[in-house]
Amino acid sequence: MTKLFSMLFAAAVGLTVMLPAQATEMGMMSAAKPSGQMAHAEGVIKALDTKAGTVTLAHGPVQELKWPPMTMAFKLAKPELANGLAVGKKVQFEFQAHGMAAVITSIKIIG
Ligand SMILES: [Cu+2]
Repeated sequence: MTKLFSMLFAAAVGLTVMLPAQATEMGMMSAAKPSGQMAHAEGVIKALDTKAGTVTLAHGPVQELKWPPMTMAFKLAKPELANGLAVGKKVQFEFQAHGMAAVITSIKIIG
């Protein structure tokens, strides 16, 4: 009887120890990740694909995301954003980053 009691006691202690850990894990899982981070940069248009709705930019550093300068493709949030854009134009733009994928929400020619 004593042996059984101590086994139950040990099991109960084990459960008590496990529960807070599980609660913490669940809390972390329910914490919503941001859907995207807004950032802005300047760059030069290297390629433009109005059908695909993408623009390839050689952009400068992006402080908000700690991105180094690089050349990459951005998706345009709306087809109208491509209006007036042309290869070789210098632009200032705002975009929403999802990891390494980025969607331009506004863009204007500055040179
Ligand atoms: Cu980039």
